[in-house]
Amino acid sequence: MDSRKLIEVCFTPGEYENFIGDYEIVVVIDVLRATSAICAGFDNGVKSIIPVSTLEEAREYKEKGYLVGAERKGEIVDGFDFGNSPYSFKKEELRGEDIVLSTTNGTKTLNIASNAPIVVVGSLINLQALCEWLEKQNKNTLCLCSGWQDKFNLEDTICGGAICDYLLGTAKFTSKQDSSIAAKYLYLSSIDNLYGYLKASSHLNRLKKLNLNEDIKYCLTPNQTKVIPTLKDGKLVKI
Ligand code: 3SL
Repeated sequence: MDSRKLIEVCFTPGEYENFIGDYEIVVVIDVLRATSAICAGFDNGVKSIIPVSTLEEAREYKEKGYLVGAERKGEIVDGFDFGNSPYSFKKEELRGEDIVLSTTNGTKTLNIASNAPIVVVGSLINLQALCEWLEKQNKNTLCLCSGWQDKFNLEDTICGGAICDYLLGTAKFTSKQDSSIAAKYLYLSSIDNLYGYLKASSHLNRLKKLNLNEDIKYCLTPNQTKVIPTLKDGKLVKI
């Protein structure tokens, strides 16, 4: 009998329903920029982050006095305290705070995955720590890529592929889905020049047009933190 656990990649939130039920851990990935910003926040000492899908929910929290970040199509939404730049999450005023975040894709994906037994946040900036933690858990694991408005994107897939590559290398895990095999090979072909590989990618160019080059660099620099945020009762907290 094969006792190995599954490590698979789901390319978009829209495909997630085809995977539901088989995985004890779902890793939500939005490299540019939501899950990188969330990890940066916890690394800075943020107490919790409530991910909300809609701006209406975000406004309700703002009226209650929370610090609230909101981003749509890469830009800060008027009337909120900050957007989705990892540098905003590194500000001292956020330390020890319970904050709220709504983004175009990442926070929606977190809410879509919220019924899974364990939901954790993955990015390149916490990659190594997350891979080691997943290996220790030894559970069927799904990397759920946020993509862009339910479309495939390269950077989230590459991050999922990196997690597959690490866990498959332990020999305790196996992948059966072609999406996971593809993600792993995309990761392996991008590893030596991630920035160059992503040069033509859609969201990187969207962010470049908004002059967010520093954010891009930050989000594509692996292993800057060991934090692993997890969803508990609708709030992200540090494991
Ligand atoms: O879609 C999201 O959740 C964001 O990460 C998009 S952006 O990078 O802030 O534009």
